[in-house]
Parts: sequence; structure tokens; C-alpha cells
Amino acid sequence: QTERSGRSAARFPQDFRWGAATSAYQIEGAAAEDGRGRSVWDTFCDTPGAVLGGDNAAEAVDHYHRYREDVALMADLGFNAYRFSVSWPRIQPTGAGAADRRGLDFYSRLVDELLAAGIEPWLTLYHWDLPQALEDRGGWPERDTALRFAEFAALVHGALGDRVRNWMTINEPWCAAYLGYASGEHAPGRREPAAALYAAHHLLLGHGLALEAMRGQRRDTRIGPAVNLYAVTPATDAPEDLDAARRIDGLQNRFFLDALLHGRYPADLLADLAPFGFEDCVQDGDLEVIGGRNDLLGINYYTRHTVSGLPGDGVQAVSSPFSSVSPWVGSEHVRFLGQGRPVTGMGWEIDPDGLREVLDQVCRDYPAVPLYITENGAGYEDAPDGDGTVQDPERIAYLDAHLRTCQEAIADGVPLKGYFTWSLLDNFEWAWGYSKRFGLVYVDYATQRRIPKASAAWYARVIRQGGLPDHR
Ligand code: PNW
Repeated sequence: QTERSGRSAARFPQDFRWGAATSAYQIEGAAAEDGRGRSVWDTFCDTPGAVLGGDNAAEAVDHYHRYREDVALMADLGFNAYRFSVSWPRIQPTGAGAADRRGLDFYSRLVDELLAAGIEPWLTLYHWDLPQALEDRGGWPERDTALRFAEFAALVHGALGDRVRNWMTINEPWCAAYLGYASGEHAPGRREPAAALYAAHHLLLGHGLALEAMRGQRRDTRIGPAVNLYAVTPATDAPEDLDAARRIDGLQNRFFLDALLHGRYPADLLADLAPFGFEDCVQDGDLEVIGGRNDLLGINYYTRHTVSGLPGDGVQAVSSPFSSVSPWVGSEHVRFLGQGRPVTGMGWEIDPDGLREVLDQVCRDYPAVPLYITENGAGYEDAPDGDGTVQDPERIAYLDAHLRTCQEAIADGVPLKGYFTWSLLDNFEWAWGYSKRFGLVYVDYATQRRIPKASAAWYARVIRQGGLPDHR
């Protein structure tokens, strides 16, 4: 089959953004360099039984020293955009006060390198590496953390807003709040359901305050959040299952979307969460701040949740090999059921139709905001073949199926403007340590050598053609 066979009428728009995403803690390493402070993830990795294999990201994939090589890789693959995050404790080692020049300089050099390679930088301000000093003062359950975050955002935006046009405030507030403070599967590893709800509100408030602070500095940047959305389906039509789906869609999707895009919390969730005193942390005016106008919405999509409210067996969505406590505050009874679809190496069911459902839900309930897939990808235990190449046909199939869904959605009028696969490089996969690999590019952790996988060549061809090959 030729690259240009006529049947594939559907092409992505000319100005579509193509790239990959990473985050600071997962790739940078250099944890003790240039004055970087400690983050909650440094502490969590030192906690026995928190991260598989006792892994940590003190070195990670050494992107801090190898960023030029990594930008060159992206240029080879034809990216026109790249999503990365800034390490808060590099900029403010204790989470407060003046910016450390050395930290800002690293991101400034990275941005210049990207721009010189024709790659648009897409900057995320918070991808989970809270300065430990702020956690010591209570962390996200404390309102003050939201105020501190807005100050941090202004420091970075003030320094890089002249060259970085696209900004994401918070990444996946669901994970940061509920995995961090309810199930304890992520840093800081607390198991306090009410505190997790407060954390969720303060992450959203931090987003809103940061957006206001950044808009006060300049008006020519585009700002929005990145949320992780899931398609949610009841296992059966039983009322208990329908209620379970309402609850999980509520906690995972609507809680964040309604607040961020409509400035309100869903009434049904407020009722569910009342026993935890959720609204005690919500002050007058907060929702106006949170629901300020966003220029874009980042959507991270991986899989679907099929749920039941009836008693029985079930598998919890896995965020950690050690998970035992439910992150679903107030809906701990809900069971997550496999539907027999093929799964990735994370055990997550592969369900591209779920991505379409998520996009349609967002378009229907929150029209008129430009959408970007800011993460989508598959983790496996890839390894090089005898000839040194890394063959990852499952990842190619996953990306192909999800990009096909994107292409169809665009053809049907969904305002989807870009796609960032997770991830550029194999990296530190949180509680899974280095055991799961999401990269287009394989990393030999012993030598830090980068080996583009077959999926990297496949993705480069998709970008070059502006669309998918014609198989199927
Ligand atoms: C996202 N869950 O994490 C993050 O944004 C990335 O940093 C991460 O590497 C990637 O997806 C792959 O895991 C998630 O259990 C972690 O629901 C856990 C969950 C969802 C997203």
C-alpha cells in the first residue's frame, strides 16, 4: 500500500498540532542539581512499599542533561509541538519566594532549543511534583497551596510568556487529589478522604488563580487545564449500576469539567459528598475564579470504566501495584469490571470508542472550547530484539485506533486541534517505577541510550502524511 492511496480521504487539518507529552519528574533526573528542592515524589520514592522495586527518579532518563539530544529526536520525528512540565521545586525550592535563576534558565534553554527546531513548546505548570515544603504545611488540602501555585505560575509565565504561547495549568487534578490524598497510591500517599476532596477544590482554585495572575501579565498566551477523562458505562441497567456510573462519571469527569467550564459543581455530587463536609472548603467567589474563561482544554484519555453498584467481585482501576484503598471518595462500594476487551501492559482496556464518547460528551456539555488530546498512549514492557530494534506493534495498533477516532471526530465537527501521545521517552511511571514503558523512544536505563521504537517511525510517517495509513 502506498502512502498516498486515494481512499483515505480524511486528512488531519493542515494546522493540526502533532507531538508527544512528558513531565518533569518522570524524565529530568538531576534531582539535586542547580538548587532544585525536594518534591513530594522524592519523599514518596523513599517510602518503603510505595514504588515498585524501590525505584526513584533521581536520575530518571537524564533529560536535564540530554534535552538537546531529545529535541533533535523530536525534530527527526517531525513534531510541530511538544508538551512538557516545569518542576516547581526547581523554580521555588521551598514553594515560595523568588525564582531560582538556574531553574528558569533550564526551561528557557529548552524552549529556545524547541523553537529553533520549529517545535512549539506546550508548557504544563503542575504535573504532580509539589514542593515538599508545601506538603509539610498541609499540601493541597490547604487553601494556601492554591495561592502559592498562582505565584509560581506567574514567575514562570513572566519569564517564558514571551516565547511560550500555550500553557496548561494543572495536569489531571483527579489523580493529584484522589490518588495522592484518598487512596495514597501516589505522593504524598495520604489516605484521608475528606482531605482529598479539599485537595481537588484547591487544585481547581489554583488553576483559576494562576489563570488570573497570568492574564494580568499578558493577554497573548493561551491558557487551560488538562484533565483525565474516561468513558463511563454501567455494567447493566440495574438501578445500582446506573447509580454507580453516575457517581464515577461525576467524580472523574463532571466534577472537574462543570467547575472549570461552567463555574459550578454538579448538584448530585454535592449531595454525595456532603457527609464529608466538602462544601466547607468552598468560599464565596471560588467558583467564579475556577470557571474563568479557558482558551483550551487538554484531555488525557486512556481507557473506559465499566462499573457496578451491586456487590460482587471487581478489579480496581490500577494506579499502583500496591493499591488497596479506593480513591473514589463517597463511592467506595463501586466495582470496576473488565469487559473482556484486550488490555495494554497496564491492564487498561483498549477502547477507542470511549475516546469518541468523551469528545462528544465534552462538545455537548461544554461547547466552544478548542480541544487537544494532551495524553493518549499505551504502556508495555518493551525490550529490544536481538538485532537491537524495538518492535511494538501493540502500541502502533493502539495509536492507530485512537487517531482514527480523532480523525472521525474532526470530520464530524469536533473542535479537536492537536494530539500529544504519552510519551516521547520511556520514563518513571509513578508507582510502577521503570517497569512500564510508554515511550515512542526506548531508553536503555543502564546507559541512557535512546532507541526509537517501530512506533516512532510509524508516528513520524503519520505526521508527514498528515493522516493515517490506509490499512484496516
Ligand atoms: C497519567 N489512573 O497518569 C499521567 O498524566 C502521566 O504522568 C502518566 O505517566 C500516564 O498517565 C500513564 O499512566 C495516570 O490510574 C496515572 O487512573 C494513573 C491513572 C490515570 C492517569
